Amino acid sequence: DMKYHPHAIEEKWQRLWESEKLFEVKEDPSKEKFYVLEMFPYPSGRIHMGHVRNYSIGDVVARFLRMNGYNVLHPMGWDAFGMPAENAAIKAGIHPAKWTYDNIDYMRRQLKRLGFSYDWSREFATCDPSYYKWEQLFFLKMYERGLAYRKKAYVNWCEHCQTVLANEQVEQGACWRCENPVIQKEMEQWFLKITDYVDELLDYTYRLEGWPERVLVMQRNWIGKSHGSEIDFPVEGRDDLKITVFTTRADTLFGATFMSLAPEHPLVPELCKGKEQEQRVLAFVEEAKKAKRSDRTEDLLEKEGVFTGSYCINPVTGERMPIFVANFVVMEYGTGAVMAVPAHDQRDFEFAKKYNLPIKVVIRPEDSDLIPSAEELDHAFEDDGVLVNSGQFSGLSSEDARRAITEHLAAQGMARFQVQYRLRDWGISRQRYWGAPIPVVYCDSCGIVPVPEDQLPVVLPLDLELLPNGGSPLPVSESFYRTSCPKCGGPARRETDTMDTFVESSWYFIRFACADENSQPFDPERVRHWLPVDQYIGGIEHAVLHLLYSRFFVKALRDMGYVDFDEPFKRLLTQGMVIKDGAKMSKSKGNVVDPDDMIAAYGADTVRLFCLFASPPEKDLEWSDQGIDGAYRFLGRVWRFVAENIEKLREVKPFSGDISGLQGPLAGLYRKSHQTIKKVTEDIRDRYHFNTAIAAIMELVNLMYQVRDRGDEKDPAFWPVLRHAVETTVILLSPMVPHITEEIWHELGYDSFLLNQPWPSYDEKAVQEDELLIVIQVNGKVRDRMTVSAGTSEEELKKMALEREKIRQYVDGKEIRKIVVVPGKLVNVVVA
Ligand code: ANZ
Repeated sequence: DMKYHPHAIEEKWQRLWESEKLFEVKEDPSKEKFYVLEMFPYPSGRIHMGHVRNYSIGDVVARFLRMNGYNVLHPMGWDAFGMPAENAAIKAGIHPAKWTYDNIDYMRRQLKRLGFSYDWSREFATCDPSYYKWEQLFFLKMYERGLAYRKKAYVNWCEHCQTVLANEQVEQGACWRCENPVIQKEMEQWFLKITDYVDELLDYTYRLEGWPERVLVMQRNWIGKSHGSEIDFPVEGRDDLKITVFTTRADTLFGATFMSLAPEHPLVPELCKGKEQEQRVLAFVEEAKKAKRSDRTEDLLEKEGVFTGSYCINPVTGERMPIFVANFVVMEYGTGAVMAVPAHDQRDFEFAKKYNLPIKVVIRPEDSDLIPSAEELDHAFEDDGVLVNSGQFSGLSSEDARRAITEHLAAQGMARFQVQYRLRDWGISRQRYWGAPIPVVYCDSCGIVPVPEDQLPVVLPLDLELLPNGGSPLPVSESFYRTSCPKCGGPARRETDTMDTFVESSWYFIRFACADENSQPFDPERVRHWLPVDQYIGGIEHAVLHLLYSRFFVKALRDMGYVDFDEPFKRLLTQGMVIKDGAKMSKSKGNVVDPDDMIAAYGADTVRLFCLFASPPEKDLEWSDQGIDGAYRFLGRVWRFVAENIEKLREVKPFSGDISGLQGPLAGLYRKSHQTIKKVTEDIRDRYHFNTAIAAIMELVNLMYQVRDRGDEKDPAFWPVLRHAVETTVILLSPMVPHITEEIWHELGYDSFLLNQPWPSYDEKAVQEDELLIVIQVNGKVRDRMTVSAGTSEEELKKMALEREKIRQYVDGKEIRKIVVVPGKLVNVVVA
């Protein structure tokens, strides 16, 4: 058929690939292994274009490497616990489990319809007890080692619904269901001690060579290592009290004119007790505690504070500093207390202006002797500089002064050098139903008791329904929580919180090595064979949490003896978003293009090709109707070329001789084929720039048509060279558009799958461009240009230049003094 009909072709090959188990892979010591992984999806209901792009990229890498002789592991599964399943349950009355598994069935079909080369025999969903059983085991092992522990922390709480809310369920400070204000309530929760690994996590960000620098920088900022000092401030009139601050700017101590405490700071009640301000302070504290935690830490709030009525003493100036409670100071960082230096910290500056507090300049810029007066300042001078108004320390640089001032106070026991991290331990307790149960029980006599390993998994009961207020049924389901203590046999209560779903995604990539292992979490041999992941591909939105948690988890598993590698992902590719009309595709924007519609209209190959062609992977991909149309037409052009010439093509073998035996356009086409092999190989292998690879193949196809239409069909090399070009096109395109290429490949008479075809190599000699552009000058002025073949001798060049029409106009009738030749570049004819 002259016309390209993608659907029948695609479905046919998908069936055959599946029945032949083409994508299943076993450990094979005779080949080098390569593990390609795309971030597994949440089964939200349907595949979206972001997935299609992500998985098309991964599929090209997987197929390309397989054709290059690697034994490629390319698995897929489902990140299947989480909130949306609960929301669907509340909205539509479908059980989260049914909703999830139905979605998985639908989305699996969609992925298969796109022709991705996944080894589906390794598929799993994280909500399956056979998966989370091992997660519960890891939790117990972490608990044994003190890596999992319990402490109080704040959660969003709706007093009206009597339930904990996820961050997504808090809308402008109010409950999403009843719209009553949400408060912060302290509850006992489980934490994983990621901070034990903070230095290793940080160090390796300088060693992960295959990661994008910007992701590494984001992780470093998230870890947030600061070198600074702790300084103690005596409280006026209270020998028993002192306030300790953490500061990175001990050099500014002489300019500290007041003190700011976090609302939760334990000294606040003591400091305002019996003062006229007491009620106002306590009310302020209550109000501040209500504010969403992220708003406070991310500096989104209007800076506000209230005076406690107490003072502390600046240890170097002896001056009194009023002590405030301020909403922008958080208890979780440093000591929860900040020495305020309004001349050199912008937040303190704004606060001082608002509450009329003294501003004292103690740092001047390095390059200026002028010391600005406090009145002149319209914002804080935050840079390092030279100390002024700082007693014996005046004249020191900021850096020297930080050391000198800290050492000076340290000698009196009032300061110490301190390293501080922004990274906090990972709170994993979720008061949600649709998650993996945390395997502990609480016994009145024995306290916290881990569930014995041989009683795992603690199965999440599926015969429960969410409460009408959206809350988890586990805490009110006796059949679940009522149990007996594994230690003393007395009555006990199960933990009813479930784990953060980020726990499941922190180790799934290891499980793919041995998804069928039932007696232990990992088969050490297979894990050693496949891990770490050689190439991980996913969205930049996971730059911090998922990727940091996974790195931590691997290190913890290593130290518990489960794995023997240090880092999960050797190389990371973060692809850009898919956008339409300049905005991220989203339901709320109404600019969603559904992959199913596109497959129905154009076929999977076209959709894949468009996603790969429209921009390099790390950039955003702008959706365009012309673009997808263009991709379709290109495939149609490839199809038609073969369809029109199939009889002739079948009669010959692809040309494989030396390029020197070819002439004119045939030599040109053969050279172009080899150049295209080189370019496509390098673009995919070295840069993952599929767009430029595809553009090169398009050029080759254009030349194929030209040669067929204008070449010399009587030349015996004519069809062999064309066949070589067609085969080259088909093989090079196959990782991107595997169906149409498979069809053509078989039409050409082959009966093995393209995926088992070795990737072509190019002939270095055939790649050489043998045509050169030579400039011709007369008396140093450019008068003409000509193309010559690379081997042309100097004598020939001179002769050819003189024969050119344009040159004769300038030279005829004149005396030629000399002819200068710059090989490969230029001929200059000098005339009198
Ligand atoms: C005095 C000072 C003077 C500061 C100055 C800065 C500039 P990083 O680099 O992130 O570690 N800080 C300390 N604990 C805080 C808390 N719990 N909540 C809010 N802010 C806090 O930042 C360290 C600086 O952040 C510290 O240095 C402190 O302000 C503030 F000209 O101390 B600085």
